[in-house]
Amino acid sequence: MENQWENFLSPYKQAVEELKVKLRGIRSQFELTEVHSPIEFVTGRVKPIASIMDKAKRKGIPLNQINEEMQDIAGMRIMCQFVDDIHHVVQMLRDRNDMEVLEERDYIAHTKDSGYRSFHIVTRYPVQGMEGEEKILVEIQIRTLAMNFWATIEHSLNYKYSGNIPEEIKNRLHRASEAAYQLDEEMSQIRGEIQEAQVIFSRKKDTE
Ligand code: 0O2
Ligand code: 0O2
Repeated sequence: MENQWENFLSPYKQAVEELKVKLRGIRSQFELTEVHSPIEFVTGRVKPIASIMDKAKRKGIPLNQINEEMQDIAGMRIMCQFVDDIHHVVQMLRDRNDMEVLEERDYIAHTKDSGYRSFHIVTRYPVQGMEGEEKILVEIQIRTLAMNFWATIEHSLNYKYSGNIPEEIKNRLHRASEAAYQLDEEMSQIRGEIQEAQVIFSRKKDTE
């Protein structure tokens, strides 16, 4: 059983590792220029087996269909400084020829009831394995640092309260989500200033 899971998850692990290298590579390339990188940092994970089983049960997905029905077994996250960067990153992903974008979910234009904001993309990504090519689903979440801060906190509270966050804390989370939105707006307004400062700072670092 253990071995079966390992075999099943192996291409997912490979995809996450490859995409970390590829997406971080884009950031490194921008760092060689004076052009602002739309990517701040990248993380990735393969969903733990227990979470896969929980989600399959919750959504009524038979285990032999999770490869097609569960879109986030391989999950990447791209964090950006500004909301506009998200749209730049989304366009870069659409233009890539090493993956096919299957679905887009815009929880920035359509904030979730919880207050959650992020842009989600589901892609089909080919992995070259022992028995040739296998195309697997990878979910990519693109968000600002403020959206990520909110989602990380809300995710841990959800975990703590097993999905039943008390009403008062829910209200505070809504207010915090609104505050994160305002923070993104304010930062967008002074984006030019921030970027100039960052170019000066990285030049200073280079000469040290
Ligand atoms: P650097 O030099 O710090 O940029 P791995 O794939 O093993 O490198 P792992 O164990 O999967 O990394 O960790 P994870 O959680 O995916 O984090 C990957 C990268 O995101 C790491 O950078 C972290 O430093 C960076 N990271 C995580 N949280 C934050 C954050 O809040 N702000 C910033 N700016 N970065 C964060 P690198 O590329 O490994 O190395
Ligand atoms: P993990 O690994 O714990 O993050 P569903 O999967 O049923 O929730 P759907 O439509 O299949 O919904 O996918 P969706 O909503 O595009 O993406 C689900 C993932 O988005 C979640 O993964 C979270 O990572 C993130 N997400 C969605 N809504 C919220 C929210 O209200 N708060 C937070 N913090 N994150 C959210 P999982 O399954 O939780 O896995």
